[in-house]
Amino acid sequence: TEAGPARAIPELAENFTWGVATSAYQIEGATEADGRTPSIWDTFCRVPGAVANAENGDTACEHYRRMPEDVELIAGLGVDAYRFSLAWPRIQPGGRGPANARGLAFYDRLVDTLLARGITPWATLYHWDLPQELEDAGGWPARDTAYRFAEYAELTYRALGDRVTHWTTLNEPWCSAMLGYHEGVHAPGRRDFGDALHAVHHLLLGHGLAAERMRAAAAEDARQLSLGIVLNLGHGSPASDSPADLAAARRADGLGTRLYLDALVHGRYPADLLAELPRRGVTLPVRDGDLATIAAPLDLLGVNYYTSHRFAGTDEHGAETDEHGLPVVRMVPFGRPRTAMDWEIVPSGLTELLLRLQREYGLPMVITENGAAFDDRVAPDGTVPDADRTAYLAGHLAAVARARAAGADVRGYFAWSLFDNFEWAYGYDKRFGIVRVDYDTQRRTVKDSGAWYRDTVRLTRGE
Ligand code: GBH
Repeated sequence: TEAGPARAIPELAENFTWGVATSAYQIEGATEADGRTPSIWDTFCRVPGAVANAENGDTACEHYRRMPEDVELIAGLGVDAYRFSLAWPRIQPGGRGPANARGLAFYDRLVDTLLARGITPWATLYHWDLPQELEDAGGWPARDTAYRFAEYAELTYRALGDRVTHWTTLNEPWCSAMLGYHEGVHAPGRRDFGDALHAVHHLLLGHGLAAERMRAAAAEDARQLSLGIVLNLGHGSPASDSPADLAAARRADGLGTRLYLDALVHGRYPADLLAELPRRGVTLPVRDGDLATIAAPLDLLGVNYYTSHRFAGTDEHGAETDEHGLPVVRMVPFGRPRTAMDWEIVPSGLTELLLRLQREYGLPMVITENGAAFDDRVAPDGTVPDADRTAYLAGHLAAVARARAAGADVRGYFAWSLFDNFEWAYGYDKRFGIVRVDYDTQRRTVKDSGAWYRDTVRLTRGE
């Protein structure tokens, strides 16, 4: 697929925020600077075999040190906004107690530098770097972590909320819970389905408690606050219209989407999911009032979109039940081209997803992440001719445009990612940046896709 030269996207011309996104542990480095304590990712990276090539975020993109020049780079892309995350173990070392002024000072400077360049900061409170001390005390499966998060959120919001008006609480609680506590492929590397479901509830509760406290703090000072949460979502479809495949798609949707959104928007967990959990030996640790807290009003839903899936309700041998005596859920590839992550490229799924979210949940939406890893080649002249990434971005922006034209209230798009960075369990091999990072020299080079994105933003705005 060829993207062609940049051109205006008329459907995205008005009331639309253009941005780039990163997260703290993936880019900052300086993990021991200014009183930061270890997070679960610092620990996990030291577990043999946990991360490709035994890599870690100790150095990453050295953003902590290079922040001013990185903000210049963002300004050069001509975007409206920059989405970054705040490192809990910098701001509140160990996850408890008063704010660490030296840790906060970095984000103070970042925010001021962005504002001075006319770039709107979009802060995410939690992008997976739980203070290790809190994991030692039980982590997200423990209810106390939700209260600790709310406290951290409030103290951070009080410190930065005079200048930062766009906030999201959690990035992708599904990943924190399922990859971290069930599959064990993300920090903290635990493998227990029950723990993961308890983590889901406490993540959502932490979100709700944080929202309450941030809103109250905003009201005290009559501050403007746009508050949201970021979920990783896709469009799930049945592989055929057989009852088994329809049931499989519905089950996948229950655990991937409705578990979060039904609670956040409607204040209830999905009945079909609640009914099957006991068969897997799990009950959600819900107390009176929790769901009302979780369903605190949201200004915005952040949607991270990478791919979509088709589901079948039979295994390769045609069987319809698996070891728990529960219906099978099997992914069936579309047979479309894939990225370097092996994720299928399905832009149409983004249109369908946004329209479905509009219909069923009705929140204003922003694409808080979308992008792709490819095996980039550096040309002899030093440029990075990543036509595949440009085509990926173009295809997905067209999908957003179609959704918007059909009535989805989508208010912005953030490319993931500004830089090549620490791609979690994959280490530095997988490059998602629209800007290349040479990890030997820390040199940044805008890739062809970055130049294309810059031109697209400019042309779309009519500049
Ligand atoms: C995001 O998570 C993260 O927020 C970000 O930090 C990260 O760098 C970025 O994406 C890129 O990975 O079933 O094999 O087709 C992504 C969460 C969840 C997206 C699983 C892809 C389907 C994989 N991912 N999902 S597959």
